Amino acid sequence: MSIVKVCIFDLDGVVVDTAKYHFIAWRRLADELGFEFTVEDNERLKGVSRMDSLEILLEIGGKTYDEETKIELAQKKNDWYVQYITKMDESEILPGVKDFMTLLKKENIKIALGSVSKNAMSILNNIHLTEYFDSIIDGTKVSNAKPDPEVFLNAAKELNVLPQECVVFEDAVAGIQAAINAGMPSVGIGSPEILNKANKVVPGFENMDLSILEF
Ligand code: B16
Ligand code: MG
Repeated sequence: MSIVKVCIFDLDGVVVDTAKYHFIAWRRLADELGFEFTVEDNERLKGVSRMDSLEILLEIGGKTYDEETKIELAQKKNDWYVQYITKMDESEILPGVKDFMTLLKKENIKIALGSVSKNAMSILNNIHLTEYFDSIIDGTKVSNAKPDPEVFLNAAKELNVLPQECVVFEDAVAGIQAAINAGMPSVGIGSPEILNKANKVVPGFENMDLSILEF
């Protein structure tokens, strides 16, 4: 018998592949600033807040700017990113996600969002998935980005469950570390080499059943 009461889903790279839009927007900024930014570099930005992502990007490019310029650069990247995500619709929900959420609902397992993105609500609305969530914790509600556990602990608190009664689904190294810091088991979505600290790693949600919640 599973003791899992809540499944917490990261958004970018788990429910939808917005990681690719973040990448395109950051690469465009790097391009403008005159340096190369690769897919491998992008791994370091997954799950990391917007301003922390910018710091990593500038470190990769060997650039330094004052605070005011950094805010402008982050804003510029976000404007491009928002242009991409406003075009999103239901077809961008990753395969198997909705079926798995429906299965959870049948079993009375609650569903939470644990994302540090400030754009999470508009993405959920665009893909018509908002009503699936019993709790939505996003970048507008937390002050500490992953690997800080705040985002996941807030979801557990809002739904009145203990951390060990939650399971986190995450595609980012920082997100898996945040789950560990929260005392929650995690399922990595992606590559086992990259997500080697997760309790389990699967390529995606297709054909997923409740046995994934047994640890
Ligand atoms: P925004 P998640 C994270 O979302 C992304 O993985 C990360 O790449 C991004 O920098 C961060 O959100 C902030 O996003 O700029 O939209 O506020 O993976 O926690 O759902
Ligand atoms: Mg993610």
